[in-house]
Amino acid sequence: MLVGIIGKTNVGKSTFFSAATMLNVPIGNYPFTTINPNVGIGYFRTKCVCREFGVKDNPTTSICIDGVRLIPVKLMDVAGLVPGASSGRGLGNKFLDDLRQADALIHVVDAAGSTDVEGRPVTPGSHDPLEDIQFVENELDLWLQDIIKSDWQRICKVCDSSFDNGVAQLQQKLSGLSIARAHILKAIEDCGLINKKFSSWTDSSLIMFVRRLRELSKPIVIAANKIDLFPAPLNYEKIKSTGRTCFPCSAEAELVLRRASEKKLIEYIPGDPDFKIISSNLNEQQKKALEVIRDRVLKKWGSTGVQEIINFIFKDILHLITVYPVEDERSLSDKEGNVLPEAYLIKSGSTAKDLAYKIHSDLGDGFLYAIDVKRGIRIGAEHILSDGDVIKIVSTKARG
Ligand SMILES: Nc1nc2c(ncn2[C@@H]2O[C@H](COP(=O)(O)OP(=O)(O)O)[C@@H](O)[C@H]2O)c(=O)[nH]1
Ligand SMILES: [Mg+2]
Repeated sequence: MLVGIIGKTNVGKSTFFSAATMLNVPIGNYPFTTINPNVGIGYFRTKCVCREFGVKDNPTTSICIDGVRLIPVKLMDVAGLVPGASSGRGLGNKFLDDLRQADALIHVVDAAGSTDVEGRPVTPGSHDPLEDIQFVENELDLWLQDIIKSDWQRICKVCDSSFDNGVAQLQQKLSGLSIARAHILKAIEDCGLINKKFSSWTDSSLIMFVRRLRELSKPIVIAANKIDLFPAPLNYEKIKSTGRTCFPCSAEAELVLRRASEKKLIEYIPGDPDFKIISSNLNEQQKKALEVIRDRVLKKWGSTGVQEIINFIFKDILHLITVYPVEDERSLSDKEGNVLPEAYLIKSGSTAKDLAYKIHSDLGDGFLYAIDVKRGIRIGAEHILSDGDVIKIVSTKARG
């Protein structure tokens, strides 16, 4: 799963990306091997099961700080978008190429209205961020429309022999875009086009279908950024009232807090509602900056929003749950004795056997049964896993 960070220029995309991908704890084994320059590791935050078991864990592919488990996830800083990008303006093509692989999007918006539609600085409050939201959504729709329209006649011909063939053709056409058959079928259903010959779709039904397909396959969460600047709180309310999913956010505050924590000036875990000063080396200016963040952002909104947005995307939009595979159910460890070594993010609804396959295909092929360690019971291949489960897989074949 890959989440893209999109928006026009100067809204705080790179600040968001830097903040989200920065952590002061070194992590040994990244689960992702090849990473593009604009793809970084962010973290999903969840309550670790170590406290429940009363054990001291030493994770290998994620991080545990004071009972908070931080699990690596992939984030992508997408090139800035300008109106007309879908027809090649600005870095349009680069932007749209990046977008292909994304499963969901964080749309960073300058909620303070302190940048115009091209991203040039203006007096806060003089630009309406809703305009940016509309133009970005519109560019995405035009981009997807162009891709589909370029092959529409042929798809219509194939489809006229059978509706299923048409869907299969569309799926093939869109396979490189992280768009699944389920997205296509749901969009067709939502637009009332089920079993209607593709060649009979009007232009407006096609546009409606594309928009719905984009909403389903690249769902967007809006980061109402620069919430520390007036009148961002008013614009945040305005965006929310349109029914869009939107969170107040200060990417800059998050970056300052993570940097201060890296320098051991403060204690702060990403997503915390507050921080604690732990160093006497802070100068007056630094103290003041931190106080401003506490007053304008943390006290008012409960957090900087960066971690909350990432968590919302992976949990509530992409429907992932956390499970902890172990090899020894008594010590909760792997073969090397690492306690609660791994935390996997898997699709809600996954079974014990799905997890086995995710760990290693051999484990899946030789699957016998699994042990739900928390409840101390055996579970079968089709048993659906729950968030926070600790699971031992018993298989005729060893892992790897
Ligand atoms: N006040 C305020 N400024 C921010 C915030 N986030 C980013 N900025 C500023 O906005 C400007 C553009 O940020 P940048 O991340 O480079 O934007 P990008 O072009 O969208 O990648 C920089 O001057 C940042 O310091 C925020 O939360 N509050
Ligand atoms: Mg940038």
